[in-house]
Amino acid sequence: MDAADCIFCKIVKGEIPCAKLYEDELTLAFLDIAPVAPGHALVIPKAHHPDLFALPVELGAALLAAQQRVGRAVMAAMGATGLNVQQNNAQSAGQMVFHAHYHLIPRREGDGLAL
Ligand code: DGP
Repeated sequence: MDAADCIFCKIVKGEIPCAKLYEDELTLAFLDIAPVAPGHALVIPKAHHPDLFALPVELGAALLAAQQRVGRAVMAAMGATGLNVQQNNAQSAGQMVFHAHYHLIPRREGDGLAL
């Protein structure tokens, strides 16, 4: 799939709405449309890179900074005590949207989630 057909590229361009949490020059974060927990967020690079292996390493610092900032915010907003960061690559690993992204999933003791 190229950028023209990519749902996350359409979100970056504002062609599809999202519940935006954060953005900077290189990254965007928004709520997942199918949350596995309240506050489940996605952090993506604005540029189209299909998966982890296609990400330029130069983008790593910006993506980590966004994960830290958004992770702290969703934990505080949800009263969470923990956070899972999940990142899927290829269909066999559960990837459905082929634009690299990180799932940020707030956690609480005994919330029953099995990730
Ligand atoms: P993955 O399986 O790792 O590729 O996760 C893709 C996630 O993207 C999945 O949890 C649902 C979410 N998602 C798919 N389409 C949309 C959308 O149009 N808007 C939002 N906010 N999330 C989406």
